[in-house]
Amino acid sequence: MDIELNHEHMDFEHLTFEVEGALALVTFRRPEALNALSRDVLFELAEIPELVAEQEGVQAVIFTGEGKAFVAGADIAEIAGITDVFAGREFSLLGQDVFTGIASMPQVTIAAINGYALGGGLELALACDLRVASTKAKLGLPEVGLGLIPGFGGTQRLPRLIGVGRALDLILTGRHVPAEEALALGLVNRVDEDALGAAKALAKEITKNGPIALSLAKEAVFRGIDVPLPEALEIEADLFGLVTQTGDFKEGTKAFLEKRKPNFKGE
Ligand code: CO8
Repeated sequence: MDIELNHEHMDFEHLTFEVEGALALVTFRRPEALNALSRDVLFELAEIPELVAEQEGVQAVIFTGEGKAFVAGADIAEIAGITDVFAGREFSLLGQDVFTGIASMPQVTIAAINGYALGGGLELALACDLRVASTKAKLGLPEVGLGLIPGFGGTQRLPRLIGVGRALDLILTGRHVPAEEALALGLVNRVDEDALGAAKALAKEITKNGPIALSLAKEAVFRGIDVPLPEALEIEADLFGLVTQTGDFKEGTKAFLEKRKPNFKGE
């Protein structure tokens, strides 16, 4: 794309937000608690979709963690203090809202799972479009072992991604799944020794494509998945009509016919 390269670096208390050209990187930095999601971390994370929207030209966002964990779940010390039903429901809704905000981002989102992705950590990865795991990563929903159930979208996004039977295996055992098994289950898209490096390479491969086509393709998949097929096909046709009105479509097809690389402008 023909855009000026962005450079941005912002330190929050528990995470950093960096922008380099078309890529934004969010790094959880609370390694002393294996990047557990306290309320404060969730509030910081909630700011990311708008921050990204303010950065012109960002097309992909990678989430990763410092240290040996991606995110080891919701903060168990905080959860342990929940005593009434409304507070429990409210905490679940808070995490769900933050993750839905991430799932609704028009940019491509990738979880670079550098280590443990457990409970709320796996639920965050499930709210991303794609998941790249390190060979050392361990993934799971261990909530039942704490006498809990997943509460940040895991009971819903996991079966949608890998099917009900496989999801119930993970949810009911609470076991930690190694990266290679996660790949075989369809829980992650790639496994690499260097999860972040592989996620960046994947982002690069994706963002050479038409930017508007990328966000409309995502929209077609996610809007279509929850409605009956005839309605879902209508959604696809509507978005297909829309994408044919873009300069990127004209440029992409023209470049093909002229046997050259396209120069997409996101218009
Ligand atoms: N919350 C708070 N602190 C944590 C968490 C966590 N999820 N995970 C690790 N820590 C802390 C440890 O307490 C420890 O602190 P300290 O050094 O002060 O004792 C530090 O991080 C390092 O952890 P360990 O010493 O345990 O490291 P190990 O390498 O021995 O073990 C494990 C790593 C296996 C990842 C282990 O830490 C573990 O099992 N962590 C908990 C994983 C888990 O159960 N996650 C699910 C949490 S529940 C959840 O996410 C629910 C989401 C929906 C909530 C809805 C609310 C209603």
